[in-house]
Amino acid sequence: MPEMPGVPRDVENVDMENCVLKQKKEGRDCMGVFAHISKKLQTEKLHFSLLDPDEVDLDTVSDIASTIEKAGSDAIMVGGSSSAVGAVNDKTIQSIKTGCSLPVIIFPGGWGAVSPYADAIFFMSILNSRNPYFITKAQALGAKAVKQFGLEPIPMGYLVVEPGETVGWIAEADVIPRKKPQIAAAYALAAQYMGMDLVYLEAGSGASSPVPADMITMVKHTVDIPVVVGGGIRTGRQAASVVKAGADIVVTGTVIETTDNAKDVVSTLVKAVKEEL
Ligand code: 1GP
Repeated sequence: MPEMPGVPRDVENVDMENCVLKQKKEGRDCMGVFAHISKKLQTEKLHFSLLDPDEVDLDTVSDIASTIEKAGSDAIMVGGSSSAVGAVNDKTIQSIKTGCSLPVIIFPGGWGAVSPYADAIFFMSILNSRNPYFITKAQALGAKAVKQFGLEPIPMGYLVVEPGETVGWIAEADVIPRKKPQIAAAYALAAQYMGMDLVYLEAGSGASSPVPADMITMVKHTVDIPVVVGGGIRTGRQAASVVKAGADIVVTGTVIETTDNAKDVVSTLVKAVKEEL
């Protein structure tokens, strides 16, 4: 049988210090990331901060991660639609881990984003893509590395909602029209029935407005799995509306990457998500 593709680097060449595989071998891993998330969701809504290796400065990302943790965010997602792969991705994740103890979850733009230094990976399928590469093939290419690196895969159905922004274009998605919440609900239920642990409603990074409230509500009422919502959420008021509509986990990226005051921005978003505003 020919060698399967899909391992972006030789696992023997990985710098093992602090990588997740070493921790597992030493029995240092405690509760898994999804178990941790699920436990927290029993009592509160969660805020995840997204950092794109293409958009953050390696010299400051450790400080940003520390600020994010102190501001009360629940996890850091690392990824982006473009070139967040290989060494840039690894170094960004390692720097983040020196700055905070939050779970670091890869939010892959492709199979090359698999890194041994994160705690988990959203093992996601873009269910409304027209291209099977984004539904199952990239996942097949990345699966072996996820296993070799000892990363925790968190199966997730990912749905791109209008306007979809860059990810909608790259992933060749049939973006879900904003006025058709029933389509999002149908896909979300399919995600649940296919065994996914989470469903993510994505308006696209930098979208002019978040996923519509009635769409979030219909999805929340349709599925039993946690609903993640991201794209275009910039203010506490928007984050609070998204939670009120039914989101369990709120993701913000651009607003954190572009502010001079991450502390205040993340604190406000977290307070809004935790319904403390
Ligand atoms: C993008 O949902 C995330 O994948 C975050 O979007 O950058 O607009 O916050 P923003």
